[in-house]
Formats: sequence, C-alpha cells, structure tokens
Amino acid sequence: MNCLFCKIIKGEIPSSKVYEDDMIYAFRDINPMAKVHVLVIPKLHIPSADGVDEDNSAYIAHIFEMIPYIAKAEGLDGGYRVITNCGDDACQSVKHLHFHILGGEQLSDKMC
Ligand code: DGP
Repeated sequence: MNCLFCKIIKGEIPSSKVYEDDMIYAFRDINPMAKVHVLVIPKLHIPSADGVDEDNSAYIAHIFEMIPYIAKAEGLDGGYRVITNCGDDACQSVKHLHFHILGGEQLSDKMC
C-alpha cells in the first residue's frame, strides 16, 4: 500500500516525532496552521473516520486517551482544537486517518 503516513510510521519518510507507542504515532505537521500543529495517527491503516468500526475503534479510543497527554507536553494549557477531515468534501488530503491538534495561540472562532 502506497500510504504516506504508513511510511512515516515505518520511518521510511522522516518526521518530527512528538509521541509514539505501540498503537499510535504523533508528529508535527509539515505545514503548520497554528503555533502548535501535531498530527496523531493510528499505526493501523484506517483510511478515514468513515472507516472506524468495532474491530479498530480501540485505536481511536487510545488516541483520545493520549491527546490530553500530548497537549500537556506541548504546553497547550489555554486549550486546543482537535480536527479530522473525512473524505473529499472535507478536503482530506492524506487517506490515513489523522487527528490534527491545533493550539499554542488564540484560534479562529470559525470552524470552517
Ligand atoms: P488533511 O488535509 O486533513 O488530510 O491533512 C493532512 C496533513 O498532513 C496536512 O496538514 C499536511 C500534512 N502532511 C502532508 N504530508 C506530510 C509529510 O510528509 N510530513 C508531515 N509531517 N506532514 C505532512
């Protein structure tokens, strides 16, 4: 499978790692949209939020268990935004489920 984020997980493409364990990987977005912009991905290839099911949802639960830990480590004491783009209408550009963590400054009150 020719998946950019699977290659990042395997270390075939370099990335700036923020956190890693046996289920998930977190790294800095190459094109940051805020002072802090981290991507959190499951090590299992799930194409998007639309591919979450009872067989793989433990990965998503674990991502959300670790997001507060990552946010604290990044100093996001004032809050942060968690976003996932799902499918073409949402402009999902990498077809491996990922959650954006954005913060480190006052974010726009517009969701889109
Ligand atoms: P989305 O548009 O929601 O599919 O977000 C994909 C994000 O992935 C986008 O913000 C840029 C980021 N990205 C794309 N290629 C790379 C890469 O090679 N390295 C890193 N660190 N981020 C990437």
